[in-house]
Amino acid sequence: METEVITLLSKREIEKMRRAGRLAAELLYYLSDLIKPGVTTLQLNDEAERWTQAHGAISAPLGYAPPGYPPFPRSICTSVNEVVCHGIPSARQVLRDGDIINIDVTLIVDGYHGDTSKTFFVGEPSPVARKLVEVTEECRRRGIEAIKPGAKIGDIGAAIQEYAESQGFSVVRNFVGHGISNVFHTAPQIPHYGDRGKGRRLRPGMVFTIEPMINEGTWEIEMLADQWTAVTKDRKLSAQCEHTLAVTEDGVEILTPYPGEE
Ligand code: EYF
Ligand code: CO
Repeated sequence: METEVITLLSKREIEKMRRAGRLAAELLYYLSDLIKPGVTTLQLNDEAERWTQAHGAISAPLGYAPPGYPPFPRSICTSVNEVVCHGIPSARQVLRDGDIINIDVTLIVDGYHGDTSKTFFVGEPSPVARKLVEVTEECRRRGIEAIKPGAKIGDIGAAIQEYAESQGFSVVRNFVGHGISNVFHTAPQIPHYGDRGKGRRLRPGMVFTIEPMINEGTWEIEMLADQWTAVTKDRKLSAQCEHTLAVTEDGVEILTPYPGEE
C-alpha cells in the first residue's frame, strides 16, 4: 500500500495560513450581512470577488479545474437547501424566506489558502432547518475537539458521525476534508465518518480542513448535469460548515475564526 506524503508546515508557513484564513473568515462575515430574501446568489458572488480584489487576495475556486473537471466558473460556492456542496452562483437563483444557504470561500493570500464555510438562514428557518444547522456546527466542534498530536484521522470522523446520527441526521460520504497549504487540495483526506483509532496519526504542523456535510434524510447524493453541483438524493435539506485547522504541539488552532465566535 502506497502511503501518501503529508507535508508538515513550518511556523512561517502557518503564519501565512493564519493570514489567509482570517481574511477568508472576514469575507464570510462581510457576506453574511447581504443575505436577504430577493438577493441572487450571483450578487453574493460578485460582492465576494469585489471584496477579495479590494483586499489584495485571490479567489481560489475561480477557474479551479481538478483533473477531469471543467474550470469552476465562479469565485465562491453557494449551496442552497438540498444542494450539498459546490453550488454555482447564478442570476436566476433568488433567495427566499426560509432558505438555508452555505457560502464556501477560499482565498489565496501570499500564495497560501484559507478555506471556510458557514450555513446561514435567509429570514426565518423552519424548526428542522434550524436544528440541522445547529447540529452541523456541533459536529464540526466535536471533530475539532478530537484533534491533537497522536490522535488518528479516524477519531475526527467518528466524533462527527456519532453525533450527527444520534440527532437523526446523516453524514455525506462523497466529499471529505483535505490538506491545504500553498496547494488548495492535498493529502490527507479527512472523512467526516469512520472508526476511532483508524487512519494516519496527527502530528504538529499538519494543516487540513474539516467540512462536514450533514443531511436531513439520506446521506446519498446525486450530481446535477452541470457536473459541479451535488444535491441530496431525496432532495431534503443539507447543511455544511468548514474551518481550516493546524495541529499544534498540544492541540489544534482554528485558522479561520469567524468574527465574534471563539
Ligand atoms: C463535483 C470541485 C468541485 N472543490 C472543493 C472544485 O474544498 C472546497 N471547499 O471547502 C472546495 C471548493 C470548490 C471545489 C470549488 C470548486 N471546487 C472539485 C471536484 C469536484 C467538484 O464538484
Ligand atoms: Co475545503
